[in-house]
Amino acid sequence: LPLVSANNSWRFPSSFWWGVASAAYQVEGAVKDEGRGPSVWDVLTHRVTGYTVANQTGDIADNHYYLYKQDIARIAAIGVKAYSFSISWSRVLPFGSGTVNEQALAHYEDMIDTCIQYGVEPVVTLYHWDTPLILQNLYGGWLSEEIVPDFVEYARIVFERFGSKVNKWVTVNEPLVFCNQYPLPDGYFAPTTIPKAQQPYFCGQSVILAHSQAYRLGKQILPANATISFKTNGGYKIPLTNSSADAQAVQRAWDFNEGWFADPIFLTGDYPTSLQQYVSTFLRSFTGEEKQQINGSCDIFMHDAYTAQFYFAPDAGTDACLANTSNTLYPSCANSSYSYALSDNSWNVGPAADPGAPWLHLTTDWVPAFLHYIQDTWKPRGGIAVSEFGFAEPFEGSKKLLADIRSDLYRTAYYRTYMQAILIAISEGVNVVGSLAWSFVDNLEWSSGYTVKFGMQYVNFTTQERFYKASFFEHVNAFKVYGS
Ligand code: GBH
Repeated sequence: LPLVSANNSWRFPSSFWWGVASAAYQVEGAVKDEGRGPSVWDVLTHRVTGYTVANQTGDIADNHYYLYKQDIARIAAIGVKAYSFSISWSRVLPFGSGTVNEQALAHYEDMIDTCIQYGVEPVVTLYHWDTPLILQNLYGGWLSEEIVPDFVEYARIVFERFGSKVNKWVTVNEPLVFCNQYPLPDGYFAPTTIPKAQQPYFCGQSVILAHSQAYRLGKQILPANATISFKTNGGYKIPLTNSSADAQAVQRAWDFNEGWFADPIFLTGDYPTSLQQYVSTFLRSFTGEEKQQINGSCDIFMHDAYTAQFYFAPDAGTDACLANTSNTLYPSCANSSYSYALSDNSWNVGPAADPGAPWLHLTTDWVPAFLHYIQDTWKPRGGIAVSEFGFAEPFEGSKKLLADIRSDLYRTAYYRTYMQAILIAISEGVNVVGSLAWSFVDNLEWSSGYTVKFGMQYVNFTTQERFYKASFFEHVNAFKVYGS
């Protein structure tokens, strides 16, 4: 790749942190052990028929709850500098709030200590979608602002316990995804009177309040150099044509995906104006005090940036939709106010549907523009971290031989070109401070179960053996070639 390698002076700054990522429910297993309370995901996988492919569950997953020492050793052995994992809220607080489970805290403390012993920096996320079940059934989970003090109390317990050992904190992972998972399937959780189409926005409101309060609390009790961040997600949005209609559709897409959370947190303390048209009629507005607390409540812009997509205005136009002020139509109207499609057939795509990951395109060419856009739009004072990026190898599911599975050429190309793209962005003046590759092992890919694999290690789920894939070596090679 001559563009970068021709210029030997291009280097990642020495402060750049390279890491790999996971999330509790996707890797831990041990769901009934050591005092863990149930989360909503235990119900979704066990009771809601067909919610996951073949009703697969996280009961065992990678057994990482017990194998973390060898997993961290393997991360360190291949040369990775940071490990980002999430704490399970319902392990620490089996009843969501109140009684603290000391065994869980001791477990995570040992994980953190193990990372430090191996010279791997722990990056800790408080919430990656596994809401304690009892909070869902008591008051609707994130649908209710009652969750805010419970989340802040959980954050306090974890900050106080691990504050002296962990420097990089993340409050909430990808609210766009779990808020859009509301409404949860009927009949399995306590009923709610909030209209279904409005539920994502109620969730988002609680998330923004909970995050900002946890941030302010953390700033009081954590060491001054600790960073506390919020993790958003979404693809880079390319207008399909240069028409102004498509440009407007792209802007709405930024607003309804990233801007929903990033505008309040980084810019104004409140939602983007296009979003306010939708939510203001059914949500209470933030108070002045809340806006002050929300605005500026993030140190690093952590964005999970996997791919790019083309966006365009829907054929039917948006006027009719926008003119309809019926509450229930508003959010679906929001979603239909832009469309996206894979329209460039030269792009390599993730595994085909069923369930696959057809949303994923090998579009690392667009990463520098993406990073510029984030910096120019939200101006994060602590820089940007690509907090998840990764690729599901097409055809991996049909490979039989271990050697073939480990030759993951698309994922290898993805990591090589992605790291170079970050380097290009840095050389152009974008303050990218770190990256976290998803993921260091194959794991439970939520509703896709174990059929879609993002791991840079193959896992034999019968024996729990791990095997590095080619992509892992290639990813680490970027540090060797361009590290300082
Ligand atoms: C991350 O989400 C998650 O944080 C992580 O837990 C997960 O394992 C990882 O990605 C890999 O998927 O099919 O067109 O409706 C990434 C965000 C949200 C992107 C769902 C794809 C589906 C798009 N993902 N989205 S579509």
